[in-house]
Amino acid sequence: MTNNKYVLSWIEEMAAMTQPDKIVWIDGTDAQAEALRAEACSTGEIIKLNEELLPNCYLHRTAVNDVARVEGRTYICTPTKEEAGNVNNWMDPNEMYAKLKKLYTGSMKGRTMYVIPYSMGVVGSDFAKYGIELTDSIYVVLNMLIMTRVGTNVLEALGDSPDYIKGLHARADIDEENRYIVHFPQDNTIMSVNSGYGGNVLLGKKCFALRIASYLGRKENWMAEHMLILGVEYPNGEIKYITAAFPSACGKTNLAMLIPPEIYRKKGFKVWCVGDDIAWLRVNKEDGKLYAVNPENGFFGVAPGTNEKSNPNALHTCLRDTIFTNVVHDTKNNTVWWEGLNDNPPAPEYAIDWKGNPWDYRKYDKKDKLGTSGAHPNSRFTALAKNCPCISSEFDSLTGVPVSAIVFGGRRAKTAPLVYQSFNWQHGAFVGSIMASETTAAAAGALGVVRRDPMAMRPFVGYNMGDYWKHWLDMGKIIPNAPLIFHVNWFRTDDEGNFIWPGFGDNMRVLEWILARCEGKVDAVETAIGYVPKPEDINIEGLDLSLDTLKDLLSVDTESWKADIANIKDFYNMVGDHVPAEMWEELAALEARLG
Ligand code: GTP
Ligand code: SPV
Ligand code: MN
Repeated sequence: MTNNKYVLSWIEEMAAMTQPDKIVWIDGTDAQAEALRAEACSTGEIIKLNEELLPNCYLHRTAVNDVARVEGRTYICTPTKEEAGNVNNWMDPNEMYAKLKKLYTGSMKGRTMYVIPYSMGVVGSDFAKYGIELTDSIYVVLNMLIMTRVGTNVLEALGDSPDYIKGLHARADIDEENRYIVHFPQDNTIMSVNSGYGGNVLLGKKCFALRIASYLGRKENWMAEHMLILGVEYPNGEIKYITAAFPSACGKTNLAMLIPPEIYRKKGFKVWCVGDDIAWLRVNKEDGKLYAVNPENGFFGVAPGTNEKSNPNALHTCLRDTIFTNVVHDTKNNTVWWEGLNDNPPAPEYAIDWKGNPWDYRKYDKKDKLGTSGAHPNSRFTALAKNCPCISSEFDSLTGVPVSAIVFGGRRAKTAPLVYQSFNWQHGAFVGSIMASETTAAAAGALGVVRRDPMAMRPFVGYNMGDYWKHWLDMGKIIPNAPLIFHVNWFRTDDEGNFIWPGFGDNMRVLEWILARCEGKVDAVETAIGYVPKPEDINIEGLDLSLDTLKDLLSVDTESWKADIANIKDFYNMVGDHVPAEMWEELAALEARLG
């Protein structure tokens, strides 16, 4: 399929180490994909679902010990520890290569090695970067065919160049103790072993499009961010674009596919989805604005909670050509189910849970989700972007879309108000750097613990966090018409722990204020943390929410902010001496303003 000597010699070397029985090149054709699906069905790796109800859809279950990203086993192996920084795990590259070599040696015996040439971004565009993933998993191949642009045209576009990202994935024994997700940014190399799950193994996604890409972006003056991209269309047809960075399982897919409330729809507002997880951002030379593309080709979305009311667009996207991972199998209809899909879980005699065991929905206990749910809380759908009813006409754009606003956000029960605007780019970068959120099931580990997650990139920065913040500050200086930077929190709770803000489609009401600020069309109140809306400027028409409650949602709780400052300082100290002086100055200024 290619004469590229760099590609061929690397594959030869990897094959000599892993010793597969055969090597199969993935060409991106339907015929080949169909044959692979049939093969995976015959071995039980995937289950074909009801063709009438869910055409071309499949179910897969991972090993019980392999259901989320494993941050503790994810490494950035730069030549020095300082380059990787204190937030990342690091090991000397030579030591790590040696360790991995042992794990990979002979790991593909009796198996097939698939060669997946793929592109992040539209093949041939200025934004595009190419990768080749070697894997012994058909499930990975089928997911990559959805999540990235795969095929021989990638090899043609690459030509004789050595400029591609090497990715080696072996399932090996799915052994937790020997699971490693490793990046060697200086070698454009990613190595993953002993996992078969999502972000650990679909190497184009978090490993390449965030960790390696963030490293490249710093060198090449662009940005790779954990951000959705959406367009808000006004009644006059004009479209303004927003990117938003929320930590894993904190609402990116939902916001990206938002359906505006009825009062907005009647006026003619629409929302278009460009991307739901990753944005690559570059300065446009002509108009000096920041432009965004979504380098992915599909969505790897959280299933639980997705329903006709919360996110109808996501639901409709995954009614065809979709792979479901770790959801409930309804064997009566040969369909799937998950918590929060509807109130009709399959009857116990027809329900198989994510572990592959019979499942009785009556035993479900909200307090022990992980132990009693039918679908794993981090169960996912892999679906094609082009099947999304609200996919933007700019999805395949070669240049991307101009960004008016960047929005940060997290899950905070108390501290952060519904929305606030930063004073300027530097302060906005600071707001990003102090982001915090309660942890979710998207990564292995304790749930619901507040941790600092700067720019929603804590697990995804491919170099020193302090240098990453410096890169944000530097980018601000080379974007003549920079977006404004905001922070939102959909997750404030009352004393009983219920969410106060209705969220989902109603988040449109906040987006409207954000864009009005970008256009200079609405006033705001200056507070210690930034500009907050005047309560009357957030449209609550048609909502069961009083103006007083809204005032509460917008209030800045000075005491809890003061309490947060100590935690931020500890975090900055942990990030270490690469934290830019500007960030410390912003922190001191915030502390002073809080009084
Ligand atoms: P990753 O794919 O892990 O990066 O996650 P994501 O950021 O795309 O999160 P997603 O949109 O899948 O949402 C995750 C969870 O947050 C789901 O359980 C949603 O129901 C919930 N959620 C999303 N938006 C809102 C909101 O506006 N309000 C509330 N209360 N919950 C929300
Ligand atoms: C995330 O955890 O942010 C995801 C899912 O988008 S994974 O691809 O597993 O990283
Ligand atoms: Mn994500």
